Amino acid sequence: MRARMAILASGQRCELREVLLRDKPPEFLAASPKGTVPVLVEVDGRVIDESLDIMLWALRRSDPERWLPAEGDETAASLALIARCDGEFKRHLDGYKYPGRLPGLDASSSRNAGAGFLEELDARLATRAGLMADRTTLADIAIAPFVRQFAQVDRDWFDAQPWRHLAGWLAERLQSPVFAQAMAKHPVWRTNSASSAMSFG
Ligand SMILES: N[C@@H](CCC(=O)N[C@@H](CS)C(=O)NCC(=O)O)C(=O)O
Repeated sequence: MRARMAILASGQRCELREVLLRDKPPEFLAASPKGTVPVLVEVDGRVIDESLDIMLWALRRSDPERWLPAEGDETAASLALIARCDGEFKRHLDGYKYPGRLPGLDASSSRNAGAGFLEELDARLATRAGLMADRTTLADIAIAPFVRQFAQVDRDWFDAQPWRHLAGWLAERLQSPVFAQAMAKHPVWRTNSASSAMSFG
């Protein structure tokens, strides 16, 4: 979702091939044998198969919304926050979403551990509109989809937490046109099904 949002914001035009994770097409695995989405194949055949790298690829080409951090220090701090989200917070999210699937992780301890990170985000948002600056930047776009997933596991519980700033930030992110556009459903692409290849961005 975050890779799609960056591609949309940057205005890059891509052919979008929606794949089913339970039925991965051979072309997809040939491009990136690790088999995780998203995967971007450039015109020259170069493959980028990490969502954050796809975001950076798109925004470095064109960044009309100024999502890329302005200075070197802010870039390092943004990437560090995103790395914590993709690492520790994602593990807690998985433990909360899929209790029992990860050894030694139950839903309630995963939720508590994840809540620590969300509290921190809420404190950041108390003093500015975005996680890194007083506007939306890369970190907001990269992290919001995971906060959304965490909130969705038990909406009543999430809504009962005293995270006013985080809740407002999340609602705003989810209402943004680029989010709605990124969430749009696309037909599943299959080998030789040229008709389901769509222009995106
Ligand atoms: N760090 C990777 C994680 C990608 C990832 O784990 N994607 C999941 C879907 S959200 C996936 O493709 N899982 C493979 C599978 O379920 O077979 C990225 O952000 O690009």
